Amino acid sequence: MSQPTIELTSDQIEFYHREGYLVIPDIATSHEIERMRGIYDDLFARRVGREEGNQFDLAGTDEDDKEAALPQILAPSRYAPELKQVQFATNALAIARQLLGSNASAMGDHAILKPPFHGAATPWHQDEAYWSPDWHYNSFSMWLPLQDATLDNGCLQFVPGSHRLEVLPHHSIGNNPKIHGLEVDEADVDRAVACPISAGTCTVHHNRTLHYAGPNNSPVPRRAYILGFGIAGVRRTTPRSFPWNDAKQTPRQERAKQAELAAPSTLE
Ligand SMILES: O=C(O)CCC(=O)C(=O)O
Repeated sequence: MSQPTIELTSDQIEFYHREGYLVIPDIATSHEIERMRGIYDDLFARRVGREEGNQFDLAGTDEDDKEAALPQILAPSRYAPELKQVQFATNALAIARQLLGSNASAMGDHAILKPPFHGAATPWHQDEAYWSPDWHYNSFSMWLPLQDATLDNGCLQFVPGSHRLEVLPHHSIGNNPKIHGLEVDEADVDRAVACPISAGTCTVHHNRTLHYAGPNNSPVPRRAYILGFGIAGVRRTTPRSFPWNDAKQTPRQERAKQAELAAPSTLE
C-alpha cells in the first residue's frame, strides 16, 4: 500500500470537531481524478449492481424504463476493485485516523451522480437517519467530486455545528416510501455554508451533520465518489426508532431480496 501524501493540521482537526464538516484541498491529483472518472462513468454506463439492488435511483421511483433523477451505486469498489488502490483511499484512511483515532477503519464506498441539466437535488438530511437505530456511531463521509463542484452543478452545503443535534425526524422524498432517499422533516438551515470545491479537493462531514446538494443545472455530469470511515459502533442501551425506514418499500430492496433468494446457499 502507498504512503499518505497528506496530513491535517491541528486547526483543521479542531475545525472538523467544532463545525462537523471540513474542506480538504489536495487530496487527489488531477491525473488520479481523470482515471477515477473513467472508471466511474463505466460503472454507471454498465448499470453494475442494478440486479442486486446496489444501483438505483436515490430520488425517484427507480423503474427500469425511467431515467433516474439521482443515480447511486453502493459499494462501487466491489465492481471496480482498482478503486481500492487509488492514492485518494490511502490519504482518506490516514485522515480518518487523525480525526477519529488509530482504530478508525473504512466503512464502505458509494457514488452519487447528478446527470447534466436534470440531476435532482439531494434533500437536507443526516446520514445516520439511513442507518440502524440500534447503535452509537462516530463516523464521517469523505466526499470527492470528480470534476469541479459548484453551486450550479450540486456542491455540498452544510449546517455548521448540526452534528451536535440528535437524529431529527425524516421522511422519504415526496412522502413516497418507494423512494430510497430521505429528507429531514424540519430543520433550521438559514446558516448553511455552501462548499464549492475544485477537483482534487474533498469535503468531510460527520454522520449527524445536516447537508444538502442542489440540482445539476449545468451541461456536465456532477460525479461524487464517497468513502465512509468510522470506529466500531457500540450498541445503544436506550432504544430509539427510525419509523421512516420501517415504512420503506423500494424496488431496490425487492431486487436485493430476489438476488439473495437466487444466490446458492453457502450451507449446502
Ligand atoms: O452527492 C450528493 O448529492 C449527496 C452526498 C451525500 O448526501 C453524502 O455523501 O452523504
